[in-house]
Amino acid sequence: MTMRNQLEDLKARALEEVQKAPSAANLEEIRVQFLGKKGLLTQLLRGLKDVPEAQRPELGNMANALKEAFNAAWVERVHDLEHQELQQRLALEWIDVTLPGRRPHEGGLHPLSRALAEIIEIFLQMGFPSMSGPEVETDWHNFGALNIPADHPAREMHDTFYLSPGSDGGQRVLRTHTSPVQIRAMESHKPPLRIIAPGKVYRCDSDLTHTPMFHQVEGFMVDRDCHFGQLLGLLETFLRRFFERRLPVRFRPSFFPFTEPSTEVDMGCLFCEGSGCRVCKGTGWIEVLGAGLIHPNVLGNVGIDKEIFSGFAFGIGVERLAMLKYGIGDLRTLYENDVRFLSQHTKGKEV
Ligand code: 2U9
Repeated sequence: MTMRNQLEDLKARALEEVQKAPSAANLEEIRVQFLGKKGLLTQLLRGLKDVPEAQRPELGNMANALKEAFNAAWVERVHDLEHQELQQRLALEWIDVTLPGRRPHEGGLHPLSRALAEIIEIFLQMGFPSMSGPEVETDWHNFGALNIPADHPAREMHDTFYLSPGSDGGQRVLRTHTSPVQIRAMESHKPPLRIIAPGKVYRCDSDLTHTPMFHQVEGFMVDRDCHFGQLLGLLETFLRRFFERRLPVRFRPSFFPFTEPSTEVDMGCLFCEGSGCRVCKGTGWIEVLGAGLIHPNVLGNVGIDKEIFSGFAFGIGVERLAMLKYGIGDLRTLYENDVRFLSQHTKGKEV
């Protein structure tokens, strides 16, 4: 075969290979195979020296034309392959931009934490900072100092969890109320004094309306001229702020060993506004807290001169207030941690 025919043949083969190349990597191999330093064209042109000189320019032109045609076909094939690849990706990787976005799951405050935070904020605004104390208490701080001696029937009302004695041999209990925090405050600070004591308390009791652990916010104030009228005004203001309404509030005489006189506080039923319903058992009133003037024996127990100082104190059950405010019917739902219940009560409520 003449060199002319061989060049034509090589050109035809090279262009066909480029046309058929399945990928960019493959195209690169074809370039090396035909036009590389040791490629087929170089090998063929080695034979030029044996061709009569008169034919060489024409053969040289043919070789250049081959290179040009190869390069043009090669670039075109690269573009074709890129286009094909893009079409494949577009077909596979499409997204529906009209789909609604997926919201991240947002957490929120548990209704009890929210109620606690609201109660604490209201009292802080009225000048009562909060203090905390131990949940494992001495018998003295939980009972004795609060005018509840060992044989007092009020001890039975408190369903106490008794613990093994401490290193000093003294009886230890899980606190049944947060009152010991206030005893400790009076032991370490001189009056005038006012604080609230929010926290967990424990009573050995479990049924539909009682859990062995629950939350209280107790509060007290001791000053030279503390009187019952201030206490009543404070509690009425608190309830109206917490429930965000001008509620009717009434006070009924009661008894607690640590306060004298003592009162229980009712508010007008939120659900029937006084006409009587299931929540208020037809009375139009709901009992929400207890309070009184601090018993002189309690002041004496912490070394405060009852001739100079007087004090008032109050106690709030947080679960009860949270259930009333957020319309929760069953106490146990507060502790089951069912996410459906929790998200119902935390959506849109900032952490
Ligand atoms: C000191 C002196 C007196 C705190 C008080 C109540 C009345 C009361 C209940 C409310 C709902 C307990 O959680 S509950 O069941 N509490 O009725 N608590 S007076 O009196 C004190 C506290 C501290 C030094």
